[in-house]
Amino acid sequence: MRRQGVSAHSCGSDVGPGTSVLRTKYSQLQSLEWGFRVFRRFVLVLSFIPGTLAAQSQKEFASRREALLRKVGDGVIVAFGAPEPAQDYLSFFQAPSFYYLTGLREPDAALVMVKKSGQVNATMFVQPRLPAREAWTGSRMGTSGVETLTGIRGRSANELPAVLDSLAGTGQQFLVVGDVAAHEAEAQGQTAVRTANDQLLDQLKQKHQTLRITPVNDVVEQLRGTKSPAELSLIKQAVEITALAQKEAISALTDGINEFELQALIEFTFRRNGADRPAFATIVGSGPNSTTLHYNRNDRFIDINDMVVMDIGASYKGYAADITRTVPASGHFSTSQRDIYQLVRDVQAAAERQAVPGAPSRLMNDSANAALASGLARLKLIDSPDATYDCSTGPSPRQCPQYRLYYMHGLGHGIGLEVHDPEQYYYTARLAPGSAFTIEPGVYVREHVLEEMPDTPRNREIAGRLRQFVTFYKNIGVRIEDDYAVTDRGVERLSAGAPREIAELEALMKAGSTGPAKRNREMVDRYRQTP
Ligand SMILES: [Mn+2]
Repeated sequence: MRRQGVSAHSCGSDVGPGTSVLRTKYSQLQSLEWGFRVFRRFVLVLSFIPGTLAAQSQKEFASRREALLRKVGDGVIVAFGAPEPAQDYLSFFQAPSFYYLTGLREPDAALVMVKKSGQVNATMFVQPRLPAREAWTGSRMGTSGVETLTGIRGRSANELPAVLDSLAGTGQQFLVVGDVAAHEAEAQGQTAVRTANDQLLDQLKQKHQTLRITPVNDVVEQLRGTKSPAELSLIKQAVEITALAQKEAISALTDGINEFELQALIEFTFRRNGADRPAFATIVGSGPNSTTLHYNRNDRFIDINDMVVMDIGASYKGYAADITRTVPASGHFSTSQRDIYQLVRDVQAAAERQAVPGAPSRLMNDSANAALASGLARLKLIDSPDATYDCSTGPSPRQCPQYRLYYMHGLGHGIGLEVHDPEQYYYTARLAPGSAFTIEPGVYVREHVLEEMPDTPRNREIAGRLRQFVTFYKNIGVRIEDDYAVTDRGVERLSAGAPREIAELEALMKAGSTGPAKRNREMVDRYRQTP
């Protein structure tokens, strides 16, 4: 997954790079005031991103290419689409940045833009129309089809190598958007496996030894960090379908069923309502599995005493949602389950109060960490909010916060074409209109968490004090994750359709399920109406 991914299912470190500065510009008072303002927005502004839409227009894709061209110097900009899957019969999914620049969903395509003294000459390379091949692959739009789609001159993808070879001979630098892991790694003095795109560029470089090749993926990623209204609307639809799947799964949860039965119901609900696929591997983790961040075997029979974490997300027309709900298999929160759940819910609320347009994104993280540490101290799972443990051995061991034993991932991440999408606050350290992101605190009480600490005299003392409380809360993992979008009207919680308060969840489970929901005509029609 993305390097900037910070959620539970990729396990990163923080709210994202570039968020550590600027905090001091804002007094505590100001942030409280913002907190109040966002609170009002959450209450009053229920929905202002339209459900149906206005797809991304040809003009919108063109403006993204123009934005890229403005940010790079003269040269040959080459954007590679994803290749036809090497193994037969696997589904094809377009490379996100290529889709972002072109709107094209066919394999083996490329965009070449030659920028020279203010002039730009663009060409789209696509698979040609070949009836004998289309009998196997399905129809292709061909060169005239791609001209209609993009407004750019089309050529056969078969001609791409020769065209690149000739451009490499002109002495212009190559600025590349694509799967160029090795070229990016080499720029940082590292090594990586050479992808198909790397190999093609290697061949050019062998023939044209002075050719300069610069990956510019980061430039496109930064553009992707600010979502357009059309993109926010697609994200919202992905989130609504995911919320529906959460409700279905929560209603259907009973002890004795297997995790895979819930997974099946969730993914059925996705596809039934027009989602392309799960945006990432569905996580249904019960009991001890609720404390495993990347769990996705989903094959355990659920016990009545289990908590069940469901971290799921539909991809809708290429845009990802990401919602986590956690519920007790019994349908009723026990004291220990309630303690941990309410703590995590309060932490999420603390972060939400800082989710304000213009405010430093760092404040969400700081508030969440503070609330989490004080909550864990209250439950005696840590010695005190700022207590530490030895996280290395030796004469003067490094100190790590005790709360990190139970909360190992970051607070959230951007969502968009990828479930861990670039988000503008990674670059600007601030939320602003066009932001789309998650807030997903968690607490995971692994049975052997105290044995994860290095064996030092001090850690043995800490373990002695905490053990009985870890035993009381063991195998309870709780994560609550919601999705948010920012427009010039404020912050909207897109995942409000999935209940998250204890009373709401208990009511939903009490009502139970009478089988998968019937056809949702409104959602299917919405799919029909959004190109
Ligand atoms: Mn997430």
